[in-house]
Amino acid sequence: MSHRLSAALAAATALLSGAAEAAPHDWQLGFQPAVTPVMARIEEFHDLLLWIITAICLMVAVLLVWVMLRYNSRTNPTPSKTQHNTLVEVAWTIVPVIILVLIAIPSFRLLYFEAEIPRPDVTVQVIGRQWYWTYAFPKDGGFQFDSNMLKDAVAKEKGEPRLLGVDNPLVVPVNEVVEVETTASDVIHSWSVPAFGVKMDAIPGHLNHTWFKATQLGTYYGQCSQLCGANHAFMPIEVKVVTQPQYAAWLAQAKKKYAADDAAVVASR
Ligand SMILES: [Cu+2]
Repeated sequence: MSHRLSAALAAATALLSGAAEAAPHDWQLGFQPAVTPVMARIEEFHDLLLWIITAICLMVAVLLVWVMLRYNSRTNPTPSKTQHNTLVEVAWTIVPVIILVLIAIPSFRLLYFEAEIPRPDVTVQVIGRQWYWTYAFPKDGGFQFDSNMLKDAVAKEKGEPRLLGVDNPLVVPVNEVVEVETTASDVIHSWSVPAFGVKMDAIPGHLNHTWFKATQLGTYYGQCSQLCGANHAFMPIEVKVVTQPQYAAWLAQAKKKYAADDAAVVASR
């Protein structure tokens, strides 16, 4: 992407209300803000589990305190000789099973929601490489481009976050289903964008599928999430979610630019 176009895109996205930026920040607790239906559901499921585990922890703590106070040798000098209590034993087996089944139902529902890809509007092929990403648009002109991490000084100059900003970000339209096919050319990588709730292994000789539908304009960052070698930590992901007309404009210039790049590569051989 040309500097002028990327600057214009950044300005336009910042101007529009609801434009967001999701990146990790210092002392962060919890998730980055959810901008896809999948991530919204992951957050809901996470909160549900947090309520359940909190209730269980409180119950165990109360039982412990009760046992310590009520059944210590001072308050209970002649202990009971009870060894079995069928009712209690059946209950402490059945109740956890019921809790696990109750957790499994929304868990499977979420897994299927993630796994079933709706009709895609855009298809992006993501190729993991040591140590950068290649993005290909097989159904929109068949061009592809590399996305490399910016050096610290360049990132600072461009106002990009250190170790997360890239030279050529992936650009996708807002409110449209983006199908992501992941693969790799050397070792296993993993394409992961927390705000989208997407983390998919990129495996050589294998195509994995996932999807996202970003509902908010903005810039979202992620990182390779599979230990892939020396520069594993230095192959960040940057996704710009833009309006449909901005996407069309980006696509038109990208087709020309990267087709020209490919031609230049062929000519130089
Ligand atoms: Cu990697």
